[in-house]
Amino acid sequence: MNPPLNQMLQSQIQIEDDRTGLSIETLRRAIADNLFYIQGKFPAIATKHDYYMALAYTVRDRLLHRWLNTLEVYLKQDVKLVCYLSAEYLVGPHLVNNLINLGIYEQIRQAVEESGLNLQQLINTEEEPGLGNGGLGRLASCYMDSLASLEIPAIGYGIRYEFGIFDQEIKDGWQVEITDKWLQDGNPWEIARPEAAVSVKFGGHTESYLDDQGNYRVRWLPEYIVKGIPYDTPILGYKVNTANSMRLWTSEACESFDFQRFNVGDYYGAVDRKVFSENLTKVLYPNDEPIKGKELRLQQQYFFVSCSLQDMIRIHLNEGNTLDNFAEKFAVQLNDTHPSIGVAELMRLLIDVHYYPWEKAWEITEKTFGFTNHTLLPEALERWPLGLFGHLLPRHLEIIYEINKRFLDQVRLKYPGNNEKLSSLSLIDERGDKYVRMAHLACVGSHKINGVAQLHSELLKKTLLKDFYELLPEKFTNVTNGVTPRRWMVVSNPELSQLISSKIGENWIKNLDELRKLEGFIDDGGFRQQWREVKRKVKQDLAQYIHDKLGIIVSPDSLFDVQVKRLHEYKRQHLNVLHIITLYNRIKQNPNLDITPRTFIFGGKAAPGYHQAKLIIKLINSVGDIVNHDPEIGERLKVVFLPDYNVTLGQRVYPAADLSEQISTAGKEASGTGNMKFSLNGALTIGTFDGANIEIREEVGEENFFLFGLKTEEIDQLRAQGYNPQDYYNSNPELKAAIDLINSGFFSHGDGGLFQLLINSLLYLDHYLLFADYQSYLDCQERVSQAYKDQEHWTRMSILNTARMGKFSSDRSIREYCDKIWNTSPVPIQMKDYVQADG
Ligand code: 73E
Repeated sequence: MNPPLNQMLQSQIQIEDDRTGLSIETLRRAIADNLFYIQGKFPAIATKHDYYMALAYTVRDRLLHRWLNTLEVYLKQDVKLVCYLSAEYLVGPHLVNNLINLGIYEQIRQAVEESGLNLQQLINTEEEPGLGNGGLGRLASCYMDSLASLEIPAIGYGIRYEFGIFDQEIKDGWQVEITDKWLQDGNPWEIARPEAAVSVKFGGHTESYLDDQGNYRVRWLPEYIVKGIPYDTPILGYKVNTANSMRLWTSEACESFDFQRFNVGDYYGAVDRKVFSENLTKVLYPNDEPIKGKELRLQQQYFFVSCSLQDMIRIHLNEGNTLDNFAEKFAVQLNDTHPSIGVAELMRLLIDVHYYPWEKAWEITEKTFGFTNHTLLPEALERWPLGLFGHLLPRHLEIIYEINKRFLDQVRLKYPGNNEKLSSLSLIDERGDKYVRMAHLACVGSHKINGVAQLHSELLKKTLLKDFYELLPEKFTNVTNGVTPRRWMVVSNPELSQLISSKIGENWIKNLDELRKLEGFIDDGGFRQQWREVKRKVKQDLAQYIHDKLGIIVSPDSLFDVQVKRLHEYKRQHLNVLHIITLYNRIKQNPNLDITPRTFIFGGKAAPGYHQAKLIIKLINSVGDIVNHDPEIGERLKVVFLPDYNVTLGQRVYPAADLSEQISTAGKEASGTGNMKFSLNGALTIGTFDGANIEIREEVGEENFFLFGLKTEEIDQLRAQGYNPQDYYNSNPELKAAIDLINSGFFSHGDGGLFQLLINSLLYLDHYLLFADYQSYLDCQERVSQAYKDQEHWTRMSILNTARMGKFSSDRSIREYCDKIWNTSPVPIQMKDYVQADG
């Protein structure tokens, strides 16, 4: 006998209420339940981390409803899916972001407090997943947030590295790398889906055969097979019901294969293979390392791309489709060349596995992929030695040869007899040792190619991909990067967010252009006062953090001059240091000098093998040691290097900055995204004509932006004339004094040789033109110092920076990708049950 309907409903509501209810009492009970039943702890023995886990599960329960509903709608409606293929995601902490996007921060805070706990402390317990190096990975995560917030069906595919980007410690001023064991204490946000595992082949050889109908076919007989297991993490949009998935693959040994070896008595071979298979997704590669001999990196790339494409095909066929309309149902975006092997892999799957003819397979492939380029730096361009490539992926090499043959025929048609063009466009670099050029594969196999800021997209067409642009101009477009205002304002700067909302309401969080309304309050002295108070409060918090971590006392009334980003010579952290040393010298020469007090704050990791970058970290710390302890300098200058810069720390730093340092050599920084986060939080920028700085300046107005330095064309001219850094050194006494002071060993206990490599590279090469830009930078910094003295005016400029940041929301970027590249539109999710997102 079935129970009566109302009893059934009641029990259902009871169950749902425990998992989904939002009353303080229900939340409190849910946390206690999870502590007991999931963590297996009672309060007397529970640690902070146990409570964090209990809370995380409580929040995840409230997410699951939306997540499953979303998946069901996608399946039923057979929607078009955006598949973002990225080797990196810099997710940042989930808990607080989910609280904001669910709109339950306040309820949870109260429930946690009623449990005798502190929400901020629990939030701080979370170990962030550092599955990326820097901007590129963080961009992927901002885009995931915007895709969900705009209700665009999407999956973010990537790699579940067991060890993410290393943790950085500073010992004696030097960077020391520590393994990032982010999974050690468990990850409450992911769900393993072993039922969706796939197999990935490696090595071996190919052979041709005739099928039953007499068609010529190729089969790939691999040397070994690795299993890919997906782990899904829900990515909830802001106050919508859409929760997309980030699907990260982990590698495991393929059991049947190992057993085979075991059965023939090769026990150690089987164990080796198992260890090998599991090593594949073990660790994230730091960037700025030469890729020579990094076979494992190509394995990682192929592994996650093959898993993801097989997954898409499975989803598509399960919905009753054939692959004929694959490109109408999947828009696959290549986040740089790291996943570009996908072009050859989709061809292989279509031709060898699903028996499509070449032409049809190629049409589907080209329509499916879009390619985003993120850098013009020649050393970052991925090329794989032909031998290594063919050994690992013999079938793909054959396919690439065929793609190349057909492509070069097209080139010959357009440029008859032009061997130059053939060699520069070829997918194979044959100028010396032979390489597969991954950017060329991505360009040929995608229907759209985009750069990440206007200048960058223009330079792509003029330099790196000039020949491709001439041949295929219709493929080229630009989508300027953006950042999510949810994480980079609402989560990280609640005080400023509240002030803004008190004036213009909350709509700006979903429609960042609405920040413009703040301009209407610019003449309101009371509002400017509140603006300053918020900034001071946030600076005070950062000052406290600096004191707690490093024991350095900094004044929240000094100008917080901040440069946080990966360490790289082109980003020119050492130009910033030359400014500090120059100010130091000025005070030493004139002890009563009245200067605007500044706190110089640095943060960022150097690639473990990038010696010059590590030396710059040491230099910053060495200069800090002297400056911070010189009584003659006093409060006027402080230098702080924040160890282990990551998303969590970024959330503390951006809101507290007065000045944002965006000082890369013009033409080198493709876009930058930190520049946007600073400006959004009301910092003013000192910056070069580079990347998105140009567009930021255009938006905020040139009078609210401190521009300096040579432009790209000027740099080209200077180089053409023959750039000699010594000319600048010899003719600029302040520059000479700064360099000489470093060389004298003043900052290194008399060891004049310590920074020699760095200094010599400036004196004799200066590849990134620090000396050429030095005076312009100093003059500009002087204008900054003067401007900061007029606090009322500075506040106006700060407000205008925030007010005019609408363009740099990742929501705008994603809308552009949808229109220009993916041809997709929103699919709102109605909740089937009674749970609705508020707002
Ligand atoms: O300018 C940034 C850009 O804002 C660029 O340097 C960065 O991508 C950001 C997002 O578009 C970037 N990262 C990499 N290449 N460009 C990269 C290269 C190899 C490995 C990991 C990352």
